[in-house]
Amino acid sequence: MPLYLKRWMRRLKKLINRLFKKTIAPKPWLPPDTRVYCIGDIHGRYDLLSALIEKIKQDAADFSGQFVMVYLGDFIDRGLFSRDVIDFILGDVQADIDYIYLRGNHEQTLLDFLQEDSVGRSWFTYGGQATLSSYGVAVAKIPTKREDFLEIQSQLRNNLPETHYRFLAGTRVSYTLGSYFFVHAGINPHYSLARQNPEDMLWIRDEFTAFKKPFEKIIVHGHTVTDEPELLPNRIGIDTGAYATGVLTCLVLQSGQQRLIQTPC
Ligand SMILES: [Mn+2]
Repeated sequence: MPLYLKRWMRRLKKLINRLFKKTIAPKPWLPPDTRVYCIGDIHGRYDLLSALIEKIKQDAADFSGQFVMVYLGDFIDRGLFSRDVIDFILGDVQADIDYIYLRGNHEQTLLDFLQEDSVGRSWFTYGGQATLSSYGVAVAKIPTKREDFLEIQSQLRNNLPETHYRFLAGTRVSYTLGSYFFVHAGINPHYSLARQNPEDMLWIRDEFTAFKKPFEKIIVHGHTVTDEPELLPNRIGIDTGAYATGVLTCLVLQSGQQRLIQTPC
């Protein structure tokens, strides 16, 4: 085939790809000499988190490169030890490790509730009571009156240590490394990664998980509970429902490899 024809064929192919927004599945990769430990939804299970970190430390002993610890969010609610989880994380810091703390919808709800008492109504339907009680805000029964929510809000404002508030407020919505994009819930499949909004990244479920085509990056997420971690070509879901199942999952990434570390209860 003459050269000019080959060139035209290439251009035509590019144009077609762009017109149909065809994304090529990214190959898994990380920067050289880097290992990521990525932990799923903890939901107040301090017991499982401390056991998992113990396992991670043993696992990490054979590697001397750069470590990155990514937490996928939903540290709090449902389980009884939200406060202990955050205390533990604040204390478990090594100077030579990069820590990335992502925000889950539960952290967002607590932060919203501190500003706006009406958020309390929905927060109580998905486990907020456990977090309140771990911070010494006892709630005998689910309140119905606004003044009760205001009282709870003011008690939480008083009881939440400044360090915990700064930790929660300092969580970020997403993180990118190599061919991976880390986020609590997922992404909206109809928008590029650059045009995602926080609401989707904290809350999205079926619309994201049902999408089978490749994304620009491999999306690593929690939020949607599955019996087994899902290691798919376009996304990796590691919320194994620790609160109820006792299984807390950590995804380990290094160059092109993916493996798991889990805690039994
Ligand atoms: Mn969630």
